[in-house]
Amino acid sequence: MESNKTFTMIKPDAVANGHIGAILDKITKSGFKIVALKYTALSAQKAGEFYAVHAGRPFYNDLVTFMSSGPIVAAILEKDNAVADFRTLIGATDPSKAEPGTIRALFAKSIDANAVHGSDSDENAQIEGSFFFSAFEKF
Ligand code: IDP
Ligand code: MG
Repeated sequence: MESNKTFTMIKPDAVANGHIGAILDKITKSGFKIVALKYTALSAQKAGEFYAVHAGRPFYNDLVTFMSSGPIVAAILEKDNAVADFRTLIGATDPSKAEPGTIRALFAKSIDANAVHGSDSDENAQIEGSFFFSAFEKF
């Protein structure tokens, strides 16, 4: 299992608010290399599949509706200790609890519309990256 890759999405709120460039700039300046990058959108069905691990949680339906509400940016990122370092860079799920200077503290408005996704394990980074990208789209 690779420990130097993670997967991220810039969520519909951050895309709609014009933060794609600023967030990618912060990611690359923090030492992550972009291995794959795509501007796309999730249907409700695809969003439900991506977040299947949360099916049954009270926020699941709202999460699926939100994540399919507009375009997103998906990316695979490479860095030593990628998963943990990226979780540090994005901050807590609830932006009001995120450390100052983190991506969620800077760009997120609420616990559901929280600007970015970051994988929580090497295994999920691999699964989530493969959800969006084929071998021909990773460099
Ligand atoms: P994470 O994105 O920080 O890993 P998870 O617990 O995996 O957080 O939850 C996935 C996503 O579901 C969150 O990023 C957020 O968009 C949404 N979410 C999580 N908890 C809540 C909640 O309590 N209310 C509303 N939305 C939530
Ligand atoms: Mg998570």
